Amino acid sequence: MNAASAAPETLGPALLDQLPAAVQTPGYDRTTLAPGMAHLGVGAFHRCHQAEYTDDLLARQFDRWGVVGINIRPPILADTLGRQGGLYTRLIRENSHIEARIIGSIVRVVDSQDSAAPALGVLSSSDIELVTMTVTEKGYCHVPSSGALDLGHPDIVHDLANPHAPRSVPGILARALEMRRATHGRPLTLLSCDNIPANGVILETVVRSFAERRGNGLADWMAANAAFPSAMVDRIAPAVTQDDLDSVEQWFGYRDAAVAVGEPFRQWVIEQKFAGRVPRWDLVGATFVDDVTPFEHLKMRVLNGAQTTLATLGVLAGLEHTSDAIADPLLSAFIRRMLVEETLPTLMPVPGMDPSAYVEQSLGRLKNTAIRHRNHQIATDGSQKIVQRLLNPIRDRLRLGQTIGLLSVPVAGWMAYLIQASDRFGKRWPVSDPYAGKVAAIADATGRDAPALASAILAIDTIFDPGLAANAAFRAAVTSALNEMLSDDPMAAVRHSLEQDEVARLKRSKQQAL
Ligand code: CS2
Repeated sequence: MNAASAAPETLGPALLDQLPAAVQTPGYDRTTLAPGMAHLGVGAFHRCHQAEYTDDLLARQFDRWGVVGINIRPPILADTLGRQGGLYTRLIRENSHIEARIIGSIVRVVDSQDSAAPALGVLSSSDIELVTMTVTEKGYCHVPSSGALDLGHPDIVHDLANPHAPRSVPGILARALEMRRATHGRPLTLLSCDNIPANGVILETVVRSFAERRGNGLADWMAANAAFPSAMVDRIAPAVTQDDLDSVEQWFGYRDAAVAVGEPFRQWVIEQKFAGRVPRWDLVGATFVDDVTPFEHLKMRVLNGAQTTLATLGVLAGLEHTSDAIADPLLSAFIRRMLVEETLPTLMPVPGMDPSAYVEQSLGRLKNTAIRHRNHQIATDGSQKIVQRLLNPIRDRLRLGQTIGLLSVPVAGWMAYLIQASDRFGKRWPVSDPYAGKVAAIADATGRDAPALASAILAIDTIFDPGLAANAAFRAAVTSALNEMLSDDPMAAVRHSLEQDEVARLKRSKQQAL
């Protein structure tokens, strides 16, 4: 590389042998890597997680497992990864520590934002034996409270009427399976890597519901030729910023428009339920298990529950990132107490893991100041996240007659976050959530009347199942926290819930002592 030139060169295959020694490069001959799997939704998370595991595996046991990256939604991949021959820099950052590595597992990228045809071409090809995906919670077009396909979803309505030109993930996958059945008939494993509970079951449900409505035997073919394992995926990898791109240029002297930044921790637990050959990710740190549920609950309720709580309460407290929120003494005390007292007892035993140690490890991860995870990013699509992160543990506790005073606070936080984005509340911040319009309409019609607001929002039964919404203790806790969050001192809700919890704790220990 010509370090003296004014315009630094852009990362690409030609630059691989000229990079500074601090930047690791793929440990295998990439020119001989053939595609064997596809990934839908090539965002920061995929680049920091599945693509890195695959890169590790290729270096350890080379095989035909190149990834074809497909986007059916923005951004356009051709402008970034496409120009760079699929290469990008993966930075691992922890406070002042930085580790840079070029990931080579993505061999080709395909933009299919305007039409599903390019995506279908890849997904129906006989070379592709596995499809992984990170299409976000709302990409599944399911009803969050039940997991069923949302037949009222505009993209599903469109796709059922136009099955050959689908727009939705379920519609595209069903069509790809139909094409595979009509051509070579080879099986396919469809592996969801999104953060939704029982993601394989949800994926299978939405694709099967779609296939059943095609009424051409596709659903039966799928039952024998497609597998939908569930998986728990974990690594904090926030949206990449211009700062990250500039840093790579400044530190290493080349330009990379597809940098990905993550924390050191990573985990991948995959249900052993495959339709054919799959990459041996278990050789490089992933775990293949019979049941991912205990791992999934642990991760979603502890790490993700903490993130969502810190995100909405953090915004209400005027804090920018997770690391800022957890540095706040009140929020930090709250989050530990909530996880230890209310969340931990809802977890089932997790093979090989100690849940208390996991809580401490998770809190440590959230303190990483080099990971600039914006509270607004985590609060995005909160309606799709709170069921698995907060409402399910609340439901489990209520079933056993246990307290839910702490876990109810972030539920009110989610409400307050969307309410204050409405016109009537002065549009305090821009939000992005499929239910933002609905909550804003409620807020505009209701004004600052916490009981009425909470009541109307709890009546959204696609998020709050009616049994939970009717629970008096839950309603009271959410309403009282919401009332304070909409005041001039939103953190009063956090303080008071801790005080009340302390009083209840003292009472319990006195009773036990008697
Ligand atoms: C975050 C997750 O934005 C969010 O919803 O909570 O992306 C989180 O960082 C990952 O699940 C960590 O594995």
